[in-house]
Amino acid sequence: MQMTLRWYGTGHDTVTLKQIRQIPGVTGVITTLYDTKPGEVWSRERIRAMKEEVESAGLTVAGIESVNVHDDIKTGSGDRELYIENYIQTLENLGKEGIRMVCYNFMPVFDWTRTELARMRPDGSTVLAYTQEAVDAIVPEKMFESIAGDMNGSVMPGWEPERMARVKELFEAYKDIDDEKLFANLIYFLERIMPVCDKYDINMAIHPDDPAWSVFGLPRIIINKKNILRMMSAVDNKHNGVTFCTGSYGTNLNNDLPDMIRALKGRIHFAHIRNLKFHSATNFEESAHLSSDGTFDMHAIMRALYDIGFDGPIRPDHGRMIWGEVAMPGYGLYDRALGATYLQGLWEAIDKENKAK
Ligand code: DNO
Repeated sequence: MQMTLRWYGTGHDTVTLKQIRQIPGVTGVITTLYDTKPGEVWSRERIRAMKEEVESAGLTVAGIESVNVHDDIKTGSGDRELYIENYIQTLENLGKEGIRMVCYNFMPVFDWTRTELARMRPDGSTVLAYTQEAVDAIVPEKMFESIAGDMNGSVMPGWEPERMARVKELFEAYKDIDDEKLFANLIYFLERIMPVCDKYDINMAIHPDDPAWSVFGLPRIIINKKNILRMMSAVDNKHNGVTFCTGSYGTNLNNDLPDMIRALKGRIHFAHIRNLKFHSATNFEESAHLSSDGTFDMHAIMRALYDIGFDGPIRPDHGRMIWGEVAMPGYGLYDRALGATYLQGLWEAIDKENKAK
């Protein structure tokens, strides 16, 4: 595995490449062209400039998170063909620049959903949190307003103000889309992009829906083992793979994370590792990465990744806000750095034990 950190790019991130370079064991970043819109073609020049910036800081671009998919592709309407062509062109340009992993999602309207961005914990740290009661009590159009005040001045992925201004219109676009239609549109998209992925050896890594159930009545498909395996066999190409995000699949306590990892051997191209602490099945918060602070057995998760021979990029996921840091919720430097070292500690122990056998 290659330990990485997500980085939104100069001008978009409070964390610098210089700081990332100083986290022990972190050799790469997962980045994006944050100011591009879904459906836009990423030029080779901009990709190259981004790569050069990262490389001159002594790091590598380990992959992209995300190249976002236009809603017309997800709904299978409007200008779908044009946007798929553009997506292929972006993949072509990324491939030519040697970038081999692309994370994306197929969530309608909202990307991930949390109901609090700064829940205070007993130690004074703040974390992202979710309660179903809060979602049930709010109309979707108010969702953005309810959390906007806690964004620390950042623009959060999937929660861009211009997108939120169109929430009503977006809901309208999805009104006839159920899980099956969304699934069919995903398969159509994948079949179209696989040739360019084969050509450049680009691993597509779909991010799960977060939380792993329907919110606001919208369809959700990338939520459990059965659905992902269905997607893998519908487009049975190794470049059709997943981002294994423990914090997203883990929102549903019925998902057995180590078992899912083992079932996805060879198809996990990227891993997001974080822990959640549950107060009830639908009330959880994003704890520190340590097993002792949350509900998941992080050792068993890392062990499963080790056992399947996972060798892709991995990153600590959302961190707590600690030590007075002001950053995009979940994406500060300090707690993610702690997460990166903890995960590497687990990995080292597993590796040494394994080799000593
Ligand atoms: C949240 C992230 C997601 C993820 C996208 C992938 O912090 O894990 O926004 O990047 O869903 O496209």
